Amino acid sequence: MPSATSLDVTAIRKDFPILAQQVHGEPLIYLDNAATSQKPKCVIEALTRFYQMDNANIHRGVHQLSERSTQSYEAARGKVQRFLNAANSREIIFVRGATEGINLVAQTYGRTHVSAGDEIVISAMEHHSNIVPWQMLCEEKGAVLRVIPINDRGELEFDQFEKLLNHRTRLVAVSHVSNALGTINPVREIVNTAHSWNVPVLIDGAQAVPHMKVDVRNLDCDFYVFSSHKVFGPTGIGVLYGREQLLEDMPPYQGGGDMISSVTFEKTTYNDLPYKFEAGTPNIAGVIGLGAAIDYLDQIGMDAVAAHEHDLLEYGTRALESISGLRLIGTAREKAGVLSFVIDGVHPHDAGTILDREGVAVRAGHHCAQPVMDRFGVSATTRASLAFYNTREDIDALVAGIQKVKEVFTV
Ligand code: C6P
Repeated sequence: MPSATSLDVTAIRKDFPILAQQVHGEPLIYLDNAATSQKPKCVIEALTRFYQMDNANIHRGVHQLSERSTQSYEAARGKVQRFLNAANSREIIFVRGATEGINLVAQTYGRTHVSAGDEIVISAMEHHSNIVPWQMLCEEKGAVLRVIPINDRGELEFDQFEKLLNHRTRLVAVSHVSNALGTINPVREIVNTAHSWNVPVLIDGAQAVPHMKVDVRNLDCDFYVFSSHKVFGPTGIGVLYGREQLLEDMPPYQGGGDMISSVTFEKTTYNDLPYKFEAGTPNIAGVIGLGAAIDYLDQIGMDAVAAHEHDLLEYGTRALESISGLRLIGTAREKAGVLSFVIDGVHPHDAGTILDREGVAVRAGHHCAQPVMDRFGVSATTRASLAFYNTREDIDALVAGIQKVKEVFTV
């Protein structure tokens, strides 16, 4: 049955050439979008056009190509600013991805504001990228990592979060959407509560930005990170949004070209925002490709994306819940994009491999969120993750594939 929402998915799918292929003789059903999403033709063409016509280093040359490439690079920064509704393009820092954005904040803001005995609050559903950088900082400084527990549905225990905050808390770092569970966290309320203690909040938006409209001013968050490759842009590029005053006060992350204003052997003064945090030749093509992806998403509209995916998620949840021996991991009331599950008597990797033979691409494993697996008493799950180009037929193919898995294992 076709989706009940208005998105013209048949037309949209034509924009994604990779989807029109067969694997193992079966039509590709791509349900691994949380790992990385596919790229529309306009993104691929933007990359090709850049390398064919404009390739030059930015902010350095006086020649025509350098001017063109600088102009496209900075135009993309403006697109990201508008996409996130940031107040100023100086607040948009290009990094390699969500991981680098979090490490940047840990190594700059964290190292200057966190001392022995201070506390950093994260949640029990974080991706390793939003655990390990804070653990490293805590080890270095003698600080303490505090963890907000989650309930059996995979929702944050908000009352426990409120109890964790105190005068030693220096930062709260939580995911907007969990990659392993799909839970949408109440980030606006988290920010409000943390701010009542004057504690800044970093939001890991890697799994939110592909699925919903994100407005950093409305969220009132202090830092927000995401990766281009999960929002239909190229790999190797991502964004750190930071509140201007915080970024101004932070020391640089890396030293090198473009992040300086003047250098002598005695003293270096640093460039203005955002360049202070963009040392060395950046991923110019990646930034331009991300700009093209944002143009594409603007055309489709994030509200239409969210509505379509909500329909798919509900359809998929109903379908998977009706399969005997299958347990959904992550049943939060507010969810986006993710159907994570285990099947009695079947290792998730085996399920993933059999699904692949049926043309269905999913991820199996701990999803770089081992504490989540521990919380639910499993070593791994099989995870189907959605994008707006997926259809109810894709979900039907997943369900048929799971039946095949059960046949093979006679469960
Ligand atoms: N999650 C997944 O399959 P990078 O690798 O820097 O682009 O993104 C890291 C990251 C940070 N936070 C969250 C919530 C994430 O989901 C991810 C990446 C992928 O779930 C690859 S492990």
